[in-house]
Amino acid sequence: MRQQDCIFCKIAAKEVPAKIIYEDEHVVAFPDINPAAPVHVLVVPKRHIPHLCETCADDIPLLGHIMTVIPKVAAELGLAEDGFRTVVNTKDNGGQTVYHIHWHILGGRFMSWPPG
Ligand code: IU
Repeated sequence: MRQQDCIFCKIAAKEVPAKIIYEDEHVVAFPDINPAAPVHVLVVPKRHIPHLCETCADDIPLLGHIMTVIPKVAAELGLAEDGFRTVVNTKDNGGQTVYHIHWHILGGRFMSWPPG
């Protein structure tokens, strides 16, 4: 189900252009428009889920699928050998700005810890 006025629903539906680097029945992946690392890609489910706190049992297959898509996309981006960071920001304190759940894949440099 898509939500009107959701930018990631629009990207997934190809109503707003983005350079889709991976797509299957359930997800799309595209470069972040404001990259925070040399490689910064978002993995976004086509189903509109606002954030991690609104997932339910029905989402378990989708969430598991995304966990398999991430390393595949990362490998295609050349990140498999040196590694990468995967981030899911959740609500205000998590720094979430787009309320359609998504996974950041960040790579191409060393990631420090803890995050800011
Ligand atoms: P966040 O975890 O919700 O803060 O991440 C949202 C990301 O979506 C953020 O890094 C934006 O740069 C990125 N983004 C995008 O790639 N394309 C867009 O049209 C919009 C945001 I709006």
